[in-house]
Amino acid sequence: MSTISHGEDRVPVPPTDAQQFTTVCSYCIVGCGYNVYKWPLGTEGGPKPHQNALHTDFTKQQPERTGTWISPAMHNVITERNGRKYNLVVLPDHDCVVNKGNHSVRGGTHADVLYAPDRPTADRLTTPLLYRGGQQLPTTWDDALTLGARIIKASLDKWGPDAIAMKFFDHGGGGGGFENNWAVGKFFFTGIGTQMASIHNRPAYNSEVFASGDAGIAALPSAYLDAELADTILLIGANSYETQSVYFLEHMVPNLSGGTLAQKNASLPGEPHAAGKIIIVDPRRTSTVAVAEAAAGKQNVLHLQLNNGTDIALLNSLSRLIYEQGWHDSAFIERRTENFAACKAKNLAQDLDEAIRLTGISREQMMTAAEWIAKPKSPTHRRRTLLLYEKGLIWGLKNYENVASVVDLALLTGNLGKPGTGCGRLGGHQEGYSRPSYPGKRPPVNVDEVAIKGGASKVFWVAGCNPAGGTLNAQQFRLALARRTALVNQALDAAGGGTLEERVQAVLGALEQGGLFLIVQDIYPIDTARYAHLVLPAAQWGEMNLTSINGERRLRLYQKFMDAPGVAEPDWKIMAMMAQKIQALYQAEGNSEKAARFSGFDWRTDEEVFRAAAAGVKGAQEDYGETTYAMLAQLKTNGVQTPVKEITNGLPVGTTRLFEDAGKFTFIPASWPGFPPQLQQLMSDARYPFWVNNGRSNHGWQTLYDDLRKPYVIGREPLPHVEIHPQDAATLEVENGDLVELFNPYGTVTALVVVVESNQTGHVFMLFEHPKGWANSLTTDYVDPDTTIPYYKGTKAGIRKIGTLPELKEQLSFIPTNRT
Ligand SMILES: Nc1nc2c(c(=O)[nH]1)N[C@H]1C(S)=C(S)[C@@H](COP(=O)(O)OP(=O)(O)OC[C@H]3O[C@@H](n4cnc5c(=O)[nH]c(N)nc54)[C@H](O)[C@@H]3O)O[C@H]1N2
Ligand SMILES: Nc1nc2c(c(=O)[nH]1)N[C@H]1C(S)=C(S)[C@@H](COP(=O)(O)OP(=O)(O)OC[C@H]3O[C@@H](n4cnc5c(=O)[nH]c(N)nc54)[C@H](O)[C@@H]3O)O[C@H]1N2
Ligand code: SF4
Ligand SMILES: [Mo]
Repeated sequence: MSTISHGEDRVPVPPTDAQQFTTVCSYCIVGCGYNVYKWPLGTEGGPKPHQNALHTDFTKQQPERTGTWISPAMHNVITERNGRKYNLVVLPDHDCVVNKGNHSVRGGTHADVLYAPDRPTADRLTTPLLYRGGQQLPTTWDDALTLGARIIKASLDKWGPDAIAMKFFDHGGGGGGFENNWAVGKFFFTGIGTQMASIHNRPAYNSEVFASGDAGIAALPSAYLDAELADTILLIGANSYETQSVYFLEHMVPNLSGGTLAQKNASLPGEPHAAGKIIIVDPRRTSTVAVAEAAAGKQNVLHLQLNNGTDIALLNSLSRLIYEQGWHDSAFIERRTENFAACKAKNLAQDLDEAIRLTGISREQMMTAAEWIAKPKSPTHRRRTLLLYEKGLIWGLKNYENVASVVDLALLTGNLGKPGTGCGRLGGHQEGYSRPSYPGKRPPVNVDEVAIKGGASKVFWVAGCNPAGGTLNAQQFRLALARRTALVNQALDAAGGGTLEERVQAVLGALEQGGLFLIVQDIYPIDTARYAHLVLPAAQWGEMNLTSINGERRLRLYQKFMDAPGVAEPDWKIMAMMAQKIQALYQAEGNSEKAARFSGFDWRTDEEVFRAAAAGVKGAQEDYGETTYAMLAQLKTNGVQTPVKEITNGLPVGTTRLFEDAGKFTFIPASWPGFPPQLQQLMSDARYPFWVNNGRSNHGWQTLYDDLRKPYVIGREPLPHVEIHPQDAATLEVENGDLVELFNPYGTVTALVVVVESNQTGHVFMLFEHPKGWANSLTTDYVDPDTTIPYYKGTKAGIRKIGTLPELKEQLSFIPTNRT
């Protein structure tokens, strides 16, 4: 194992006087708890329990994934701003109820991505960079912000608020949190007042689950405990073993293997209980299916391998079958819902033969699913079903109806607000949303489309995301950025060496001519930053205090344990510095009304922003009321589940699950709308015979911004992979490790072939994001007109063999991960 890190063959043990911090994984929604130990380089503790900060006996072999074994990837040596060097260990916390010491390959390698000037993280952004003569050159905050503030203010004055577009994180965890989100929202909505806002992972400013909101259901209503108590878990469009790993392994798998039976009997007495069953709706046989089968036995796992984009027809058929059997929850429908008649007229009218043809799912499989979801356990006991969905549904054929159809199924069967039930997102990132309200309309503007075509927006500020590869139709987006930002480059080149005023005027002239001024705020020099005029260095997780909630609304404090590199600052601070510059410009010209819009950014600490952000969460699922950092520090990695009801004895009192005794819900009628025009076009063109599904892999996180600096991850996936069925591989004459080109009218991309029987023939699955091949070069520009949410998961392409890069072929493993 020692070779997986940086060749370290021994890891020092934290001494008893090591500084200790608590934090939460920076990555996924699950929010596993971690302990951090920090102590001066050159000292260390001993192997006996009384000699080390873990109070662990290291003379004995420690079991892995329990929070007492420190792997090389959990240790690093960091250098602070004053030049002092420290050992730092980031260790999963066995006392955290979320992960109980467990971790995934992503979270368990956190120490490797801490900034260290002699490690692969040495390329962190350490100073602002400003475009000068064909280069991006280091400069001071004052220089960078002065130019930025002048251009933003001039554009605002000349063209109005929509001249300033933004694409920013809105989530929790690393690169997010309540603090940073509040400052961002205050800047763009209270300060600028722009509608040209978009969220890091999509082209507009919207909810991923408008339909759930319209139904009255918050996105994260249940607790992880509910996955331990459920009779049936329904996963729709989610590969949870790889994407919500520790939720799946520590809370679902124990139920599937019968390990939570005693707990079920104790907390829900007088009711028949058995090991849990699981239904997985996914066009692909994922490793989640394989792991579930291994845990529960094949007879307790139902994989509904539907055709891409046909979820609505499937879910409505299940609702219809349940209703026809009389397994629906009439009492719940009567007391807690309205608009059932509309659902009956639409969802329950789904023609079953049509659904069988569309989805490719047999009537028998549908009936089994209906039974597992809703057939009562006894004359007096309904089944407890937990309905969970993520990107296969959210980024599916039509966002609004997709989500509505699962929400309706949950309401029909009364699976909300009771132990072992619920209907919500599994989640992607952790959450930490708190903002003044968005000034735009619904459906919101497609900001990426405006960036491509040109229009209102003249300045584009991108932070904590990499849309050059991560957004839909990304090739066209990249090409537009290159074209439009070049106009500004040329203007700046022509005004090179000129006064500030001359340069500002030059930029405005270029913006007038269709140019785009691009600001990118990140921790690394990412693809999107290549086009930027201004690159701003952010502090990352661990370099500031931040707060967020996880997928069961568990709020924790992520403590600062080290300095940010160079002059990097937390995102909230960068927003504040820019706001103050703009405020000063308006004050200088006596415009007190405009100056006032940019006031109130004079926070001194992270906690001051946290307290300000409480205003933005009032009444929402994340409402944390009067909670303070000191309270959260006391609650360590277990924190409190929001909404916080009250503060008792100096500590917040939370909510395990939502809607237990309150809440009225609305059925949202939904029927299968057919494929959008862009897809129909591709479907009717023989040059693009393959459906290209896409998504995540266990080992990588998102655009791989951290993984590029973990040699053992990027060594495993040096180029993005594409899963191809053996039969298709034979037709294409490709084998494992061959390089292929995928192409369609939107763009082209290359990938490494993995031959595996995970898809049906004619369907391939590609890793969704990799800087050496963005799957989004192939996605269409289609968005759901009701929500402006893209159909990321569905596009079509042609595939041709390029050849072989022998080194890669020989070094990589192609063992399928989806076999039981
Ligand atoms: N390892 C890892 N974990 C992550 C992330 C990561 O980058 N790496 N990212 C995090 C983030 S931000 C997010 S949003 C989540 C996403 O979490 P998930 O949604 O679980 O992950 P994906 O792989 O994007 O997509 C899930 C599944 O949708 C299926 N799918 C595709 N089309 C359809 C369809 O039409 N219908 C149905 N029912 N299914 C379909 C795909 O085959 C895929 O297996 O993961 C989070 N966790
Ligand atoms: N085809 C297809 N496309 C998709 C999806 C899909 O399933 N299929 N999924 C979509 C989804 S759900 C997601 S979440 C997106 C992911 O796409 P993005 O959101 O674009 O990708 P990330 O890698 O999460 O981007 C995070 C960036 O923030 C930087 N960063 C990290 N910490 C900090 C910080 O503290 N401050 C700042 N300022 N920056 C920081 C990182 O270096 C990185 O560049 O992709 C979306 N696109
Ligand atoms: S499951 Fe998610 S939160 Fe837990 S360690 Fe892995 S990436 Fe981090
Ligand atoms: Mo996401």
